[in-house]
Amino acid sequence: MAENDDISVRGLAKLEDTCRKIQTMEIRGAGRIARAAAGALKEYAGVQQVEDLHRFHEEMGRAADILLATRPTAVSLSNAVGMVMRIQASDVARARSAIMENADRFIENSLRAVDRIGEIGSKRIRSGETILTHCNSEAALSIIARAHRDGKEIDVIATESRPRMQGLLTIGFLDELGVPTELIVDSAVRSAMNDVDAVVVGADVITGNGSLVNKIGTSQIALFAHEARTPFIVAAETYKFSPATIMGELVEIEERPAEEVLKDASLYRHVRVRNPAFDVTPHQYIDVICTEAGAIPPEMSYVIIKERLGWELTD
Ligand code: RI2
Repeated sequence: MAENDDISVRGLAKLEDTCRKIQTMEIRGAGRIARAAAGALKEYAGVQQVEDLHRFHEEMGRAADILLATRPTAVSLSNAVGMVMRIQASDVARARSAIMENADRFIENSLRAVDRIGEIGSKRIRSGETILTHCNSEAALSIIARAHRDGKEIDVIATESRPRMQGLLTIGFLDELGVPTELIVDSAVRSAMNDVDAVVVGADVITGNGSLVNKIGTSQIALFAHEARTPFIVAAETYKFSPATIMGELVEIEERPAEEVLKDASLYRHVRVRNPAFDVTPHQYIDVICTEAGAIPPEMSYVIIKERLGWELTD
């Protein structure tokens, strides 16, 4: 019994380490977070030594809750946890292998979805165009990388994406690929928009009505794009769509530590630093959402939620 508990505690330490990495954004990006959560559940299931099925489910439920508490906005996390934990088994051995198989399948499908989004979304990009992107999205960069690989001559404008400067990850990636890229401060987006042919961004959440929750600053970029009649393209795997929003739930916007914005806010007596990590872009400003299931108008989000995630409105 003591040995069993030790093994279980070891599993917990590893799981908590993954959670810490997600919280501190060492692991970041909605897709990577989802895959890390699936991988952590797989590992946790693998080391559980309990023989009672009910206890196994309790342990796995505990692990899922710990993972879900790391970052409140990304629905990719709760969809990944839900998909991995959706099992039916009559004993612990079968339950364990079902969870491990689900996790492997989720990770594989997620990686395949990013490639497919690149293939589908890149058809919207023509040679000679300048693409603006914000933050660092694997799915958005998959579109840009595919267009470049297909021989299209494109330029990219990347925002810094304060306060965490994910734009530096983006320019590093594009530099490796050999894509000519300009880095701008976030507040230069309006003036840069005159030179932009399309905006391509990722997604943390797509709501039931097709609105987009993404890195703070996305909604003002969308507004400028709308004003300039510049196409605004979203790259989102179908597990970024939020079933809870069709039941009327609002998406919780994560507020991150003030120190990410201002090192020492205590110097000021009357100043409060706000650090919302995401904002909401209304669906009216979105031209197309590129998913692995196709390029869809935002108004089709409900169909994706119903058909790909198995949720629908009920009485
Ligand atoms: P992929 C990121 O969130 C950004 O908002 C990015 O647009 C989104 O996740 C999607 O990224 P954060 O983790 O899943 O940097 O496309 O807060 O990589």
